[in-house]
Amino acid sequence: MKVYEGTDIRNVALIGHGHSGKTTLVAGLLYTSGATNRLTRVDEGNTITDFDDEEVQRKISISTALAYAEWAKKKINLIDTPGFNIFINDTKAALAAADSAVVVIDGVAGVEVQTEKVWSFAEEFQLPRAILINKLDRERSDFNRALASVQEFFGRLAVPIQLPLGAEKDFKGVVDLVRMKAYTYANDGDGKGKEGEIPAAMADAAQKAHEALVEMVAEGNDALMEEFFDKGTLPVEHIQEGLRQAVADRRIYPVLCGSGLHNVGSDLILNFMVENFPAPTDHAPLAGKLNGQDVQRSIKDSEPVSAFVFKTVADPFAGRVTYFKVISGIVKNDANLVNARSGAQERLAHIGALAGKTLQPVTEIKAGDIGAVAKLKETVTGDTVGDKGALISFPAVQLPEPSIAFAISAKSRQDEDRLGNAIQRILEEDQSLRFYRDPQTKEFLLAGSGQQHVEVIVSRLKKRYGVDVELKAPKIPYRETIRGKADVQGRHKKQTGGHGQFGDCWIRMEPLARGGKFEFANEVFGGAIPRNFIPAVEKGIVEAAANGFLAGYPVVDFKVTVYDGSYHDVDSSEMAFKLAARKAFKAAMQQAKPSLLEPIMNVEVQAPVEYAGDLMGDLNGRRGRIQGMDTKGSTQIIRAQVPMSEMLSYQNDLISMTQGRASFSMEFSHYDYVPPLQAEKIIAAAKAAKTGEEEEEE
Ligand SMILES: Nc1nc2c(ncn2[C@@H]2O[C@H](COP(=O)(O)OP(=O)(O)OP(=O)(O)O)[C@@H](O)[C@H]2O)c(=O)[nH]1
Ligand SMILES: [Mg+2]
Repeated sequence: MKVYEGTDIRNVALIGHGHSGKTTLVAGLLYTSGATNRLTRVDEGNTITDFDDEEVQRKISISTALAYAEWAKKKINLIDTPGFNIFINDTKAALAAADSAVVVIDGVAGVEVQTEKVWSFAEEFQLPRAILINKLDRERSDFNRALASVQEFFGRLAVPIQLPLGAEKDFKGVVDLVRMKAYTYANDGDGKGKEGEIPAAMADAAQKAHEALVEMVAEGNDALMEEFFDKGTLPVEHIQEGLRQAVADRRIYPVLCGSGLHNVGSDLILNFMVENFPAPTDHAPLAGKLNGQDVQRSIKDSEPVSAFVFKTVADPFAGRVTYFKVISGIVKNDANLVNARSGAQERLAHIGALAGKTLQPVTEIKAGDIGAVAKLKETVTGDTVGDKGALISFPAVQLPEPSIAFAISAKSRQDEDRLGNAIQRILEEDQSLRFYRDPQTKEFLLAGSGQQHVEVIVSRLKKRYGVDVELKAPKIPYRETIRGKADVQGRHKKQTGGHGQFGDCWIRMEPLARGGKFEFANEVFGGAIPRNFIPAVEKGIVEAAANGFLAGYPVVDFKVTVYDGSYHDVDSSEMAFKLAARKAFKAAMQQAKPSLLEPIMNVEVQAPVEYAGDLMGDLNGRRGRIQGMDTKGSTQIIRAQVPMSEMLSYQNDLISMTQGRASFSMEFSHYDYVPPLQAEKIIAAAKAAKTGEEEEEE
């Protein structure tokens, strides 16, 4: 395909709540621009940007995908991002490549939980943005109500530059408030509107909205303000120029309207992107590091080459595909570039422009444009590759840690052999996934942003790599501790033939504050236990504590003082004192009121206000303690502390309680006592498991 100048590029991310219609809109824009020869549909599983098997099957975007539209001699790179909360990290990572964003809003629901989330991402990246009130063909959709919710959340800078013509099933066009013209569209047509006059019935509303827009455009621009005061209005060219500037400066977030599904308004959206969104080359120089120094790099072809990797895809056939944005210089096909992190040489053979899963070969990619290449050796997401002589690196996007973990085990020996390699490749493309072994429970854990996220990975392991694994809820890392004190003797004596074994110690045990772990003190006087055996006593206690007393969980937050004992010149040994200490530990635990501890999580739930009562009742039922509540518009935020064991199925329960309209996050807070009723069950389960194990061993 053709090579575009940076000034002729637009890198636009489509962001929004799950299901708001981003992928469908991209399909409409691609068709309108002629990139595809028909209107593809999410529900038919044939869109360019939801190409992954899991996406087709689940009808949601799981991972960011790119495609481009050529429109008015410009190349618009459309960055289609996921909107569901558990896949939203990928959206954030992809915004590193965007220069602007369209925030897509469901015309029925208005602003939703993830709309706010992606808005905050766009703020972080300081992206100029527009807001599209979409799905206006839907029953009960309402442009004015959706606009009111947008303005409630994002303020008065959200100004309509379009109004809908007709509503719900009669939604058939758009009034352009800049040019003051009406555009009507054939249902499921080519997305190209027929220009006409504004219908008389709408003339007043359109005029009022036009004046409000012109005033906003003039505000913050002295020359335009003066002209506006003089004439009471502005010529179209001046409105256009003022709007472009205001969008770039983030003084205005223009509100557009449309229906991706029926391809209403698509040509105007493309026009808007070309006319009002900045080119990458308009961006201020980018900050990076060169030899440990802070430096800036202009987005220019004439600078040394640097390309930032914002995404990696593990394709089972093509291998690793690396998505990059050229920050400076020109990336030529077959270029040899260097990874700024590792110093490794990478050859960029067969670079291309991204059209979904397809790479369309190009001879070079200029500063500001986005491209991809297969088979780089060791470059990963967040890396910068560039010219050897001027190796700048740009900061990687920081993502939150996973909120949920599952124990994962291979179904067969063969699966086990292949699991490591397959997981490794999946980890490369998904930065919000973690795979590790729990040092305590010895289980392999797969951690992600939610249950569905981990399930997608399991399905991918099977379909892409033929590896069958099973998921189980992870074992809860319970702890044991004591609430009382003990003062006991531990004595080990054995006479077997010649040499005997003898160790004897007296210890005191007492609780420490939560988080105090373990302390050991030696108060033995007069050599009742020889000095060289004291470490063996400590070791015996530590080993016994690691194996638990009540249910096999490590004992924590206690102190042991050894203060007396006795020994035998010949029969005493380190081993004998270790065994004596173990006996002492067990006897002490019996006296010291042993108790179980469980991890307590900080949980934050966001949901539409109407669910607040149900959600609080549910959290109470999970032994949760409500810590605080906040309302933000129609969203309720509930903060609570809840035992981890009660949260294992929360993701699914929350979805069914709220029709998927809520999200939550959680992190570890502290350990607290398990109430007696639950403790009994845990101890019984541990005993049963132990008996099972012993039988197996026999
Ligand atoms: N009536 C109507 N339905 C639409 C419109 N746009 C999308 N849909 C439907 O809404 C559902 C979700 O559309 P998607 O395009 O997958 O939404 P998305 O924002 O990409 O969703 P995620 O990628 O999962 O965040 C699909 O069933 C679409 O057919 C629209 O303009 N009108
Ligand atoms: Mg999508």
